[in-house]
Amino acid sequence: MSDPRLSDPVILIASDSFSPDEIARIEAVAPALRAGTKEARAALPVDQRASIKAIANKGHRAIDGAQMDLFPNLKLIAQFGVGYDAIDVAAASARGIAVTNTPDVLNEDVADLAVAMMLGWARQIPQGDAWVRNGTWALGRELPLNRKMSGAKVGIAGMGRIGRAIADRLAAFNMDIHYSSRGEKDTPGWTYHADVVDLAGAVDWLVVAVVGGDSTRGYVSRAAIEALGPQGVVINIARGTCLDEEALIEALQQGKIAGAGLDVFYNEPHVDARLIAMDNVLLQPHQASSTVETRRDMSMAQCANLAAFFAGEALITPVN
Ligand code: 8YV
Repeated sequence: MSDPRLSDPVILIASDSFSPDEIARIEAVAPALRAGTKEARAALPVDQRASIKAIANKGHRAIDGAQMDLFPNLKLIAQFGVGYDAIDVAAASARGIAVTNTPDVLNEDVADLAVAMMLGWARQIPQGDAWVRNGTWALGRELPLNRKMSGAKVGIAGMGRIGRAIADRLAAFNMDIHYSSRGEKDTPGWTYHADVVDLAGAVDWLVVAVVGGDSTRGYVSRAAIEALGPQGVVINIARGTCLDEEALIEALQQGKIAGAGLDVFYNEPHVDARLIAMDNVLLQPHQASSTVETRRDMSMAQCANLAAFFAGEALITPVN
């Protein structure tokens, strides 16, 4: 193997979904090469793979131990995103590879989209827009009456940083706030439920804001969905895996609950055709953090971790 040169790529850009600005920011940290699929990575020459010390990742394709083993000198996987469920963190730790994420900077935008989906569903904003555009209103027909959101009972499943940002916003809508979490939190009088089925039974709106990954797979269970009842609406801005999507679809089809607002799904970007067919479901393309400002801040947070690593300094937002 030839000696490494200063210009040899030391960062692998492991996703095709980075924007040109995001790539430029990574390349400003250290020389980088792009291989957005596992096939492209496996096809890299052995020398090039040996020069890689850090992976800059984005998106939700799995990075498992076998992927890590392609890069014998890999020491860091820097994820663009708060969620790191796509990365096998246990496999990384076992290999002495650090993992970082980009928490906090996206809390406000994710919370904003959760509230927007609630209002969009309750006030029929997509339907109202279509009503105007397709001329139904001009024919003299009134949009069917909406449902009031302010003052209703809401359950937040997961009172972490994003759950808290959602609850703070909903408090301004005079909503009666209930939540579940690993433990009771210091809140301004909100009601804690240790069990998500109890939480769902106490409210009409259920917002899913738990962390993704194995620990929360199916957390919002069939029993929790059914406990919501016929007025119940489920909002999910977490991960598709955090709720039982099959049970949700069946409950919607059978009128056991009233509706759903979903930004995340089991098989993104391919959304179950049964969800697409239902007009009491508001759908979004996993875009809760997708504002210009927040995506810039997430990119900067990812690159700050990469820069700290190459400077030999402590990582800023380590996961393991
Ligand atoms: C992004 C996300 O979709 O932060 C997360 O965990 O799911 C989102 O903000 C993702 O990071 C970029 O694909």
